[in-house]
Amino acid sequence: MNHKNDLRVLFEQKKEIMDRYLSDTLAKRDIPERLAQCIAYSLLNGGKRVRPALCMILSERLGIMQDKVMPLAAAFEMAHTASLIHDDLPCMDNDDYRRGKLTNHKVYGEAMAVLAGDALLVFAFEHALQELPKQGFDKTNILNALGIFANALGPAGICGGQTLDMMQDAVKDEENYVWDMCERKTATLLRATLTAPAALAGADGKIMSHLYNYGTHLGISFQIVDDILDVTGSVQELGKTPGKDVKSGKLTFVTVYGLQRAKKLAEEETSKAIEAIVPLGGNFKIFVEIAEHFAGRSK
Ligand code: GRG
Repeated sequence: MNHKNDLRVLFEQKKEIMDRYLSDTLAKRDIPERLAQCIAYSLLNGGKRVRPALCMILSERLGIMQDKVMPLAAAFEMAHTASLIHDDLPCMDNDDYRRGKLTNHKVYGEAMAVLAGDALLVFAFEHALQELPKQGFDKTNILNALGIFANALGPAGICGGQTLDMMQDAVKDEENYVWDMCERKTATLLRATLTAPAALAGADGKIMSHLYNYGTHLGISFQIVDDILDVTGSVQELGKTPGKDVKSGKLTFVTVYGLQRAKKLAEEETSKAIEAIVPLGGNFKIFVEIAEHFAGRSK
């Protein structure tokens, strides 16, 4: 089997483990039935689980057993799902479909979709705070990891990025804008899936700084590819409108730079991610392959 297939299988395995964990975790909580259904609709709905997979794969490389890091890995997926539910709302992107199914608010109504997003975001922290200490991690390391996680989700991270996304009319420097929005909206959380488990493991400053740079470039490349797939690869995806961003005039890497230049930028960011991780040596070599795998993804 070649590296590409190995990685595909690895991500598939992590996804299956995470799907089961999220389902079990949700089932254990005493939640009003309507809210539980509304959360499950989006949380257990076929996402790629890229963020928890990165967290799990890195943790193994840092000597943390997979079971121990699951509460943090799951927290990433819960918060990510919360952001997607809110992103689709009529007051934001007003999307009817997500992952090939009707969006949360289309099925459960806006009020429930807001509540499901709120609940999932808080659940992410609640679950990590309850479960990580039981795994024997140093308390300071837990606080550092959750601080990184919170920072990625907060005003300087995802919420800041989404604010920029909503204020496109006021943009003067379009190129600068897409980079800033992309880093806040997408790269901060992807990066945190690496730096947070590293903090949990008490990794040293050198490892942290390489992972930080790798995660930033990986995250930017991921968003550029997402923008490219929105106009090229999404034709077969049920419910996704090809070229939506182009038609709506939304600023993305593709609408600002054009398709060819956007492809080149994604390649450059992938190369920068690889350059950032190589100095950490063979134990982290899988992240070179992951960067290449993400660059070539088709969904
Ligand atoms: C509630 C935390 C929170 C934030 C509110 C709405 C909002 C602010 C932020 C939205 C940010 C957003 C939609 C970022 C997009 C990131 C992105 C590239 C999503 C696609 O990720 P994939 O490809 O999707 O991993 P799947 O479906 O596989 O999970």
